[in-house]
Amino acid sequence: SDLSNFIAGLPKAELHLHIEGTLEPELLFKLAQRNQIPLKYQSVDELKQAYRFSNLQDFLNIYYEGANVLREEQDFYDLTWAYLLKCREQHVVHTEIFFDPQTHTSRGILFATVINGINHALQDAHDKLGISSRLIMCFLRHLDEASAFQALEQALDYKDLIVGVGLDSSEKGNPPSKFERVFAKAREEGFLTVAHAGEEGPVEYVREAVDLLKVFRIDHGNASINDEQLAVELVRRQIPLTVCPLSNLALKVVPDLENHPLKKLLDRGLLVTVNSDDPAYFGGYINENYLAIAEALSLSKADLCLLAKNSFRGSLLTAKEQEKHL
Ligand code: ES4
Ligand code: ZN
Repeated sequence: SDLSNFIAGLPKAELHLHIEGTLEPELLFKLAQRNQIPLKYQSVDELKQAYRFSNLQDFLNIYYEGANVLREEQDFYDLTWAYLLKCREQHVVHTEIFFDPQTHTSRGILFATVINGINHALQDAHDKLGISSRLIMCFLRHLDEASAFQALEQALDYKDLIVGVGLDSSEKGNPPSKFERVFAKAREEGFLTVAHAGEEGPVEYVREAVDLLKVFRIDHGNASINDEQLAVELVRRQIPLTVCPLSNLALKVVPDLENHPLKKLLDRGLLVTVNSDDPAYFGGYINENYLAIAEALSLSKADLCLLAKNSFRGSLLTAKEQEKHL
């Protein structure tokens, strides 16, 4: 259609993407075979049937199970390269990628195996596809502070490859305050900070992410609409929100996209961006996210241009690098 062609033609940056969430069922099966890992599912179709979620935790259980097939450096390379080919297809020219080291180190996979595989694919994408990228390491918030400190310690050897740290996994009951000291240490070491907040959790967690973790961006941030004073501050400081429409729909954060707060947030002047989160699990990459939210909220082409421009303004690219895309 006209709208999907328009969206496809916009150069975009992606700012909220879990690399483990790009593991397509076909690659999952291929890696399970390659690594001799038994699966609970007989076929790709049977696996896809399991991708029906009632909430975030439902999804996380399946997502961590899927990550189990990733063992060798080559597996992390193949995973990342497949995503980068999608970026080329969808006109994503810059991507800021999350990875979850604790998901892998807890299974005996070396931190080096994970980061080297991902990084080699990012290097190749820069050289062969002209796609720029940054890497952000997320702490799993359902694990304890000591485990997060351990992950941070391991990241110190890779400061040249990791620009920032984030916070993901089960939000409810795991507030940003739980990781205040880890994030303070990360900032001391020169890492930027981001955090998932206000996805399933309350707006108070968004406030904590800003005040205690000193985040550069809020991942999701849907709940921000519930606190007038916070919204004003996010507008004034132009703290970006990395919104993920199809994720919110799949995890029932919103009942339907017609009730998604994106347009209200955008019209209030927040620096809103559209992202795909875990595209292999939520039924769409970035263009499908733009199209779904555009149709549900009757977004104009001007709105869509603003969202694409915001993706660069909210990125970690320097002002000069951003200019080339704006
Ligand atoms: C995630 Cl959608 C979402 N929320 C929180 N943590 C995550 N990790 C991967 N996807
Ligand atoms: Zn996420």
